Amino acid sequence: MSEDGQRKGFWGTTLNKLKSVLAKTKEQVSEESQESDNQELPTVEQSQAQAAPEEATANQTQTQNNTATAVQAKSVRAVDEDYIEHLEERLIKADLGLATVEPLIQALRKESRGKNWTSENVDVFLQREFSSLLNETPQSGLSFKAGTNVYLIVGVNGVGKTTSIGKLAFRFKSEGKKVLLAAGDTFRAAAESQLEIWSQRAGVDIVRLADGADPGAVVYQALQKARVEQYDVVLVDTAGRLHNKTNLMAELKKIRTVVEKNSEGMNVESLLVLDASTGQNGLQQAKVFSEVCGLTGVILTKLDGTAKGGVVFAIAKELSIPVKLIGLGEKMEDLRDFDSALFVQALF
Ligand SMILES: Nc1nc2c(ncn2[C@@H]2O[C@H](COP(=O)(O)OP(=O)(O)OP(=O)(O)O)[C@@H](O)[C@H]2O)c(=O)[nH]1
Ligand SMILES: [Mg+2]
Repeated sequence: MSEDGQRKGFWGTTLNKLKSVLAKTKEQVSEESQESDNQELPTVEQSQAQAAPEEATANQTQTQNNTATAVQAKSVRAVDEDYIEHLEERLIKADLGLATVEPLIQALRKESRGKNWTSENVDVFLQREFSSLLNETPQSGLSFKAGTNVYLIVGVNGVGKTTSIGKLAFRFKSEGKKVLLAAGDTFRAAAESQLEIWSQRAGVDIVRLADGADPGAVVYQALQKARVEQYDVVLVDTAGRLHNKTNLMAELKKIRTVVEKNSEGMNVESLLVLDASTGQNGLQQAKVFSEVCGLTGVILTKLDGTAKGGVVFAIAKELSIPVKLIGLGEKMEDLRDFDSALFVQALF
């Protein structure tokens, strides 16, 4: 298959996967709840139970038509104050956050005033506003340059740091890159073994020292090895929890300093992993990590599951750090580049 064909195929799958993981968010941002519209309509089963067998098919068709009409009626509602208030509520529920929703609703009121807008106009308006929100922060994929590329992966415990490293290792390895993992989470004994399992699965090398070793030493050794043995990629795992938050931040600062001192001529990215299902809380975490680690991007995990994708817009609005990658599941291949246009497309 040509490279172009593969790319199309890949984006095709990505859009479908995104559409399915964003189904809940989509309901919040672009559709009215169907419950009230459908209440008076008989279900297919009710129609069949009441009808003679030969009438059942006709009834079923009729029900489907009724439902189709209801859906159509729903999709072109007039925009009044009720509609706008309800939309505001839904956007907040979709995790866009007040700071993003309030100016958006204000702009909607202003723009729709006196124009007899329907919900279709609102969808077009939202698509445009969502795109420009995301494009306010310069979007860029993961940077990769000739020579060694270091990716420092940080975030609170359980967000998916180690898993994302495994997925990234797999991806770089399948692109033919020479990949090294650095087991910098020496606090939790199981963490290094978990990373070791990922290194075996992806078929890449790992630097790990004895349990409880200084993570700075692990990172130092990994960077030296990468320089001497010309690795293309170093993925640094870090702890998400220490005895307390101050310790964690002090440790990350130290790791960051080791990276800065030993990465001359290397391309360095500092990526914050955020669990999308933690919604607005994630933003607070991001602010703290940003001060310590000088973040260059976000990996937003667990968009599958119970997450509301609206947090992507809140991140763009409030942090001005690009979301670079998204996690759509637990498997090796469930890590995708974040594409803002595709993301907005999947919501409508
Ligand atoms: N559904 C889903 N689960 C994920 C995703 N990413 C990670 N997980 C799961 O989240 C859990 C925690 O992942 P880890 O990679 O261990 O998280 P961590 O940030 O390294 O955690 P600590 O090392 O304890 O700080 C695991 O069960 C992963 O399988 C994702 O994109 N989708
Ligand atoms: Mg971990």
